[in-house]
Amino acid sequence: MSGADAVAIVAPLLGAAPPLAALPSHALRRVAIVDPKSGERVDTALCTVMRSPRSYTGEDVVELSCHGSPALLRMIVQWLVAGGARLAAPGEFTRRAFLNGRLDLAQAEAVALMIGARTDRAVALAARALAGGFSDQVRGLQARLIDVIAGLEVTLDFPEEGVGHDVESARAAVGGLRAEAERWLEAARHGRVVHGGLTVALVGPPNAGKSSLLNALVGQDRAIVSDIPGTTRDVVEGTIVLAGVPVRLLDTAGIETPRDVIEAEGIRRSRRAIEESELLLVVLDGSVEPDRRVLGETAARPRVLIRAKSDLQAHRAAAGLPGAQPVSAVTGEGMAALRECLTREIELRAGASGDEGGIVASIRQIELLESLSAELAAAEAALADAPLEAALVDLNGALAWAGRILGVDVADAVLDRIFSAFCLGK
Ligand SMILES: Nc1nc2c(ncn2[C@@H]2O[C@H](COP(=O)(O)OP(=O)(O)OP(=O)(O)O)[C@@H](O)[C@H]2O)c(=O)[nH]1
Ligand SMILES: [Mg+2]
Repeated sequence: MSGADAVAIVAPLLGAAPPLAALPSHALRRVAIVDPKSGERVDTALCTVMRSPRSYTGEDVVELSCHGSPALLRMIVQWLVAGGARLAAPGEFTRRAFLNGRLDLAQAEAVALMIGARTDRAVALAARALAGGFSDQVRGLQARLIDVIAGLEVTLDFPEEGVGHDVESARAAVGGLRAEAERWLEAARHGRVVHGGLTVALVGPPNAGKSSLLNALVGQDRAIVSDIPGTTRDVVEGTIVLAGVPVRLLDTAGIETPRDVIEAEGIRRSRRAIEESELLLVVLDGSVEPDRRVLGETAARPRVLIRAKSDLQAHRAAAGLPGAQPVSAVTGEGMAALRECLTREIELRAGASGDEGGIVASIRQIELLESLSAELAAAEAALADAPLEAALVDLNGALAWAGRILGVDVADAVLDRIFSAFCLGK
């Protein structure tokens, strides 16, 4: 419960306990929870009052830790609502924390990042973002930008006096800031992969050994394997973690001319899986003539070629597949090399562990960092040959983009979008 009336609304549920108002802030007390109408005891709980401004939201907060029965919790919530509270909207606690200055917007987004983290590496990234290190760096950049802007304005107003910033040193300073913003952008792109993971589709002709390879990679019998071509109809998923990044593997139906409507639908789903994947594992049976159709269809996409069934006698034409990795799902030959190859592909997109820094890797942050870098690059160019006024417009633009990272001057609609992605209440 958060808000000025939180203590007053909870009080009738605590029966004869000493008044909450007398409870010291941030202390835990064992309380009886009673039906406020009948006075009948329904639970024994722990209660904490955290008084404004030293609480998550910055408002008075009361927390009850009850036994977790959904029926009991529903009753208690109904009594609180009857007493004047209302249910929180998704992310409303964090939104209030932001509006009350307890967190900046980058940190508020880091809360969602932490809740959604699926690997140790993603947790570490969220923890760094939550600690506010990135926000401090952005504030540092703002301070240096303001310095440059102020210096240039003085130069503009008093050109004869030799005070203020000379244009050459301002340009060098802006170049340094631009390089820094570009490093953040790179880290944010890495962070996005660390948090969101990567989708990899296994594609190829029927019977090539795609499902066998999926099972070998996840170490489980996820997909049905048989020697009948067209065994896999629907897309089958498995998830593995490589380089600290969740990798969603999609096993698909073999691509060929469909023999019936079910196969046609399966192939349509395969193509959709190809579309939504960042990387393809193109699986070809090395013991038969390689299928040119799948090779052609996937040529323009990032892909790893696999010569499957490497334990069998290789077909002479298969030797002509440049760069195809020999792998056997039966003997395990080439599996370690394939994992290493996939790990390298992930590190290309996510960097090595830690490269992602502590930047909240939301699309919003990435777009803001793109705008910030572009505006700084424009200012740098303007300082080389345009009138000072033009450079100042770009520098002030860059300052505004940096502010938006932290949540200054951000429209309500943007806040709605950010916080609606949170779970209820958080
Ligand atoms: N010798 C050998 N046989 C394999 C290997 N991988 C798969 N097979 C066999 O090849 C046949 C097809 O395997 P699947 O994994 O079902 O192939 P798929 O590409 O998923 O086939 P569809 O789902 O029909 O498109 C099965 O009989 C497997 O036992 C391998 O590495 N070595
Ligand atoms: Mg299959």
